[in-house]
Amino acid sequence: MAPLSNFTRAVGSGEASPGSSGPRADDLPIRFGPLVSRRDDAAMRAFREYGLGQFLHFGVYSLAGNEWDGVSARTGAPASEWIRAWTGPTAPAGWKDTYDNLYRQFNPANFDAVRWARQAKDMGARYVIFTTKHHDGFALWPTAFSDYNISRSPYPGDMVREIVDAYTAEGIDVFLYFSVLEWDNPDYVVGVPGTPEEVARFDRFLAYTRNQLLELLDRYPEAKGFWMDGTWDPSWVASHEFTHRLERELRERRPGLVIGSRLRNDEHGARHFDSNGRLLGDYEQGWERKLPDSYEALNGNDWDCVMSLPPNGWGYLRDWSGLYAKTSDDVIELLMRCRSMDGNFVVNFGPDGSGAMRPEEDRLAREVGAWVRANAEAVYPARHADLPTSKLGYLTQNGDILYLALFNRPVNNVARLAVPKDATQVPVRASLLTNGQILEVRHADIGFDLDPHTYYDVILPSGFSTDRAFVVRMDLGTPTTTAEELMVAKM
Ligand code: FHN
Repeated sequence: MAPLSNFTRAVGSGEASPGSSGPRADDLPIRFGPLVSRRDDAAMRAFREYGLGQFLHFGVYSLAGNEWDGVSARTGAPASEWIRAWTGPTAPAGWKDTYDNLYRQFNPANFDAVRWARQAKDMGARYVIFTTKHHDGFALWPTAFSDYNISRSPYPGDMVREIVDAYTAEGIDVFLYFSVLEWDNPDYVVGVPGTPEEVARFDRFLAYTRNQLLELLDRYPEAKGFWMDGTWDPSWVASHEFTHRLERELRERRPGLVIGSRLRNDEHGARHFDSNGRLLGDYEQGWERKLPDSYEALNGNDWDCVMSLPPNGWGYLRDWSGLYAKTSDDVIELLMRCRSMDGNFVVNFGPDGSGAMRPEEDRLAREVGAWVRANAEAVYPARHADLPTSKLGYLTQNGDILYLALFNRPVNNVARLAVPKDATQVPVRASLLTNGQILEVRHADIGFDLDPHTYYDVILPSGFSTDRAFVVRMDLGTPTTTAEELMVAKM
């Protein structure tokens, strides 16, 4: 089991490692624990079936693309959307001031929420997470609670409204990304507020945060949930009483709202999970650029994994040279890995300051979309299959249908699956999902001593070739042969 309260950190360039804790036997008294337990309403059922999501990082930082006047911020800023935090020898003189005035030029001529939404739809995304406000504090909606917002830029519209409308029209659910942390807000406090002046300031900041969250709920009733961020500072962690009240209020204001585990923590400082290992919120939000090792480690919690295409850098990053950017094959592999463990995979797009996707993102959306369309039933609503994992790829299941997304094709074309010897349902028929070609299934009871499994071989057609992963679809049915009870060897 992972450590229980390993999330708290003073300053951060992101989230700490997740810890999918399970309930502890020696329960600590907790007043500010979970407000909900595993929900089974329509909103959470939809969440479990999203499968693929799109993350959009768009804001003032998109204008810079991680560089300024031809100078790269790569060694001075932790990530492209963090460019305001650029320091060190490469940072331009007066950089923060320059950045804080960039919004005056924020008028993305190619911003077209409808085009983005159609592309996301074609890719197979079923939800989008949109950065309504990142750590720089610039709100992409005309908030009544801060002047640093889209209405002060030359852009004539409300981007959050345009995104909500366009994606909702495509049948894609909208989640609002919201950063609590604001680098430039004079009321924000780093570290637990100590002096009465700091306490008063941070109280104002908390009231402001609450106002903005309620404002978002009221302005965009179509939005399905919050994807919270920037909640790691001890100032927020110490505000557990406030955040507990806030979560309750958000839920009362919008029944069915889906809230991730980054919103709050318990009074002992445990984030994502309380000190007794219970999830705080509706889904685990710790899987950023990382994936769980096993389904079992997730303890049945809902979760999503968000992933940048370059190793890090979520906002527009003009120069990808020297960086490995994930390919469509990588994304498909990560998607199926998540689905095999009941998670959603969310791939990030960082449009440039004009609102254009980069060509690599356009291509990826097309390629992933083509694969997902051809293999949709293995992606959604299929979920974890309660079978031993396979080194050949990833298993998902929907009722009596089992899917194997094959990433490692065996050289002998025999795809062997392990099944518990006492299983009442085993693969009885198989076909290639992409073209319906029927495949032979053989029971291979190979007789390993002390082995709780028996094996089923699916014979892949040697004449079938493809340059991407492909899916074997199997009907599960009653075994027609039994696994032999063999003598246990004495050694
Ligand atoms: O600091 C941010 C980062 O810029 C980016 O938005 C990612 C996306 O999940 N979240 C934060 C780090 O956890």
